[in-house]
Amino acid sequence: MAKSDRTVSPTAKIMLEKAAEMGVSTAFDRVDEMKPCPIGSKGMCCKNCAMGPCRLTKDGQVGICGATLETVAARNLVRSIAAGAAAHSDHGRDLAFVLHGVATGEAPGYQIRDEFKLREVARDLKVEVEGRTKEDIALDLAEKVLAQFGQQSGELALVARAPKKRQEVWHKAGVTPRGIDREIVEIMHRTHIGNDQDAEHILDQGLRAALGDGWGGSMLATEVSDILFGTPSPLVTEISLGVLSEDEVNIVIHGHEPTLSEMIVDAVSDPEMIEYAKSKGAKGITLAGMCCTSNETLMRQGVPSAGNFLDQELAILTGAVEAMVVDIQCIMQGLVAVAEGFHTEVITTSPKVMITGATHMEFDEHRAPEIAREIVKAAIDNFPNRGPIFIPSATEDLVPGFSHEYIRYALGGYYRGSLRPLNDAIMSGRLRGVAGVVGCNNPRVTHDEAHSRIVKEFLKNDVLVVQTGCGALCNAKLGLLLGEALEYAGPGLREICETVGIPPVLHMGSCVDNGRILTVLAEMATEGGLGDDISDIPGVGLAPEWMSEKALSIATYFVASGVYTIMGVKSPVEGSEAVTDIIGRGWEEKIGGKLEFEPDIDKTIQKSLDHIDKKRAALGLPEYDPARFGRSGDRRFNAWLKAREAGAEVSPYSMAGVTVEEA
Ligand code: XCC
Repeated sequence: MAKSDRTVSPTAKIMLEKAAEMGVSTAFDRVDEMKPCPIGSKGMCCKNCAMGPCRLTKDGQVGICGATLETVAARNLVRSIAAGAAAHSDHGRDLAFVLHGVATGEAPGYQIRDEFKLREVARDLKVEVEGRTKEDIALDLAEKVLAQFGQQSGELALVARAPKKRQEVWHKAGVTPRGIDREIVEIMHRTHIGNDQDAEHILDQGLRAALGDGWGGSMLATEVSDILFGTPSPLVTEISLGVLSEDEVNIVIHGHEPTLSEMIVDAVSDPEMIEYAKSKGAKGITLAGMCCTSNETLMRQGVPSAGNFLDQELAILTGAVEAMVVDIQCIMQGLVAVAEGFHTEVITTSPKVMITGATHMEFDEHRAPEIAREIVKAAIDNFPNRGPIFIPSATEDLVPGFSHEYIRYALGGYYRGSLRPLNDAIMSGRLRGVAGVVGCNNPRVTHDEAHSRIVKEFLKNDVLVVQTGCGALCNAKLGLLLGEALEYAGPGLREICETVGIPPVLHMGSCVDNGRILTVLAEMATEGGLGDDISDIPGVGLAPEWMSEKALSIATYFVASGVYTIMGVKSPVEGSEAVTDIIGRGWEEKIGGKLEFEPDIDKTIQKSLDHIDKKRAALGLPEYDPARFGRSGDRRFNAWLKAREAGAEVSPYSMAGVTVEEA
């Protein structure tokens, strides 16, 4: 297979050919050299104590302590969920520290950009807002948010945002999260040698810790980000490796937290910095995002995106990146090795992340603007060291920034902002259902293929798609996050999107922002007409190219919230039929959502549509009929456009001589 067949992304294809030509090894090569361990990859290896590692190769075999295969597989899965929940939630904690610093005046450079949201979230966390300054509210709110992490009993505050019925399901199952950190720690405790040895009971704690992430740490991270940096609304920007500039200093910001990247956005537009870049022979400074840092800065500042997870090494291969500035999560250690062949400086910035061979310029929110300028200056100083460059020229436009607040506004305006039109569209059958297609890239499967094929098929079937993370960036690169993507949409979906003026694929942010999708689902469930719980909604959640433990936490909190969730690539618990059954059939009975791993793209699409139809039937909604809608205005307009193209001088309102059939 040619290396370029490993991706469907046009610029990645070009860069993979280039990598082969230059003999540079990337994740696309290393994946061939590293076969997955056949035992560990199926969840059958226990290394939780020094009597092992015990490799259980068949059902019935037990470890030295007597642990069964199902216990081992369940323990492995929940430990991954704990790591994913910890990563997301710790991100939320750091944002709360910045909010605290803003309130006390110790975080210069930051401000409260969305005071409305500050007040709204403060009310949700029972902070007094009437007659108080925003700083006073922010101080109490930051303290309340931080307390959510260490809370020992009771329930997390934002659990109250879930539909009543959902909360009851959680109470009954005993999985309502008490404190964000507590649930993660309890997983580590329960899975230590000699503790919880009942697979279902172990997995229950996975549900609880994941809920602490989805309705706790992650949701709080989103809320605090919006307060500090602004609640996103749609704007136009561009994506792909082609956004890098031939004659300007290129800085790529990669990772997850918006705290540093927002400061770098300010620093690169400082006239002094631009002058400094010119003094080094550059025409200016280009900033581009990567992975979820990109999602954060795309939707708030319109910073162009260089791409998603598997594009990170390819960006350095252009030879045009002066600095790749990274913070936390999804940063490949391979970046440093690739950068050795070029002038690119890999700069680590988080106190939590150092990479051997990279330059460390530690970020501190107390002097953020200063550090951001130092980093930008280091990148500029590196410009004269540039060697030959090769930037693939293609770029694509996209419209990111559909926060749940904006979606509500788009559907109802100022006067009647609500999700009512969305529910109505599903009830009438114009929309067959909704799908959240999120998550990573994984070089074990063709880069960006599953994300794009699945989403196009959903559009054709009148399923409205929301996306976050690297999945969103994938389809942005392929032009699906635009009104023009309506050419892929079925007639009902097209009617809705044209009426409201939205693209058929809505970008809802970074992976920590999946809580925005939960909020939309909760509102749909309480708006009326689609049952009274998230599990009643004709919808699915997918992560078809997942690789990170965060994706497992996200999938689990979607399932725990009542969503049928399908992950691609492979199952990490494939070795245990019992665990596969618990997270599928068992969780569906207990909690209303189920988790499946399905590597086959066509089967994933079919299972999703079948599930949506099943939920429609359960609600008593009309059976989905693809031919029922789409005979309204747009056909006439299309006919007019075609007639005009053919040279006819007709108005769309007097289409004499042009029939719809001709169009
Ligand atoms: Fe990482 Fe968030 Fe996955 Fe992309 S999608 S590879 S986790 S950057 Ni969240």
